[in-house]
Amino acid sequence: MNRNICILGVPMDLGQGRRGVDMGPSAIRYAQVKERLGKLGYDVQDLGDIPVPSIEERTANELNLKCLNEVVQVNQVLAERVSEIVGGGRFPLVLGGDHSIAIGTIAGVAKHVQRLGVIWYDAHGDLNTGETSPSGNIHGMSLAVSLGIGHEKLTGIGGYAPKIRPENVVIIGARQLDEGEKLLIREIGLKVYTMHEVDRLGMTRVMEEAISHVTQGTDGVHLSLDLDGLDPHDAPGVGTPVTGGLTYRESHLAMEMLAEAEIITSAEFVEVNPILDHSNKTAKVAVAFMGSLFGEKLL
Ligand code: 4U7
Ligand code: MN
Ligand code: MN
Ligand code: MN
Repeated sequence: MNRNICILGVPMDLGQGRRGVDMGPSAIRYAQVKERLGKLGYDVQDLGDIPVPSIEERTANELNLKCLNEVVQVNQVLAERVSEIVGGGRFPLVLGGDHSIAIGTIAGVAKHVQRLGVIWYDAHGDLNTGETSPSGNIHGMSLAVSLGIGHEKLTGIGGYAPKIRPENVVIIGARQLDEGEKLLIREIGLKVYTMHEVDRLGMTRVMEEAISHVTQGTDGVHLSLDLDGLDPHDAPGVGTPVTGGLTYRESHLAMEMLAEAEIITSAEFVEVNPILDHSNKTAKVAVAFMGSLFGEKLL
C-alpha cells in the first residue's frame, strides 16, 4: 500500500435531493480519520474541501439531469485535484458528498492508470442515464457516466471517455435496480454480486471472486464505497437507505480482504448524511472501514 495519503473532501449535495450530505466530509473528519490512519504509520495530508456551489445558486435546466452544470463544474475541478494527487505519487482518499463525485474521482485517477478496475460497493447500480432515471438525480448515474454512458457533458469530464471498461468493474451489495439499469447490466455484461450472491456464497467467496475479477488485466483498482451498501441498521445516515443490506461485519471483512490483497490504489467513501444519522454513527463506521482498508488489525 502507498504510505502517503491525501484526504480530499467534496461537500457535494447537488447530485441528489436531500439536505445534509454536504456535511459528510466534516462528519468523517470529526470521526478522526486523519488520526486513525496516522496511527497506522501513514503520512496523511488533509487538503481540505473543494468548493461546491450551494443548492440556492443552482441554475435551472430542462433535462432529467438535476443541477447538471454545477455537477459538471465540481467534478471537473475534482478530477484535476485527484489527478494532481495521483501524479504526485500519493493515494487519493476522497470524502463525499453524494455519489455523483465518483465521476470526478475516477476521471482523475484513470488519467494515470492504463486500465482501472473498480469495486462499486452499493445498494444501487448507479447505472441510470437521463433517459432511464426515475429521479433525475445524477448520483444514480455516476457508474454509467464513468463507463462512457450518458450525457456528454458528464462523460467528457476530464477531457476523455470512457474512463473504465465494463469487464473491469464489479458491483457488490446491489438490491435496488431500476429497469433501465437491469437492461444495461445485461447488455454490457457487468459483474454484479447482488445480496442474493452474498447470502448464497458468503462474503469471503464474493470478495475472493471480486478481487480476482478486478485485478485481471488492470493496473490499479479504485474502491467506490457508498455507505448505503450497508444495511440501514448499521449505517442509518444515508439519503437512500434500502433494507436487507450488507452488515457491518461483512463489510469489515471485505475491507480486511482488500487490505490483505493490497490491490486498492484509490478510494472514496460517499453518501454519509449527518442530518439523517444517529450520533455520527455512519461516519464512524466509514472511518472504521478506512482503518481496515489501510491494514488496521486487532492483534
Ligand atoms: B446512490 C435511484 F430510483 N436508482 O436513480 C435513482 F432508486 O449513489 C436511486 O447509489 C439512486 O445512493 C441512488 O434515483 C444513488 C432510485
Ligand atoms: Mn451510489
Ligand atoms: Mn446507493
Ligand atoms: Mn444514496
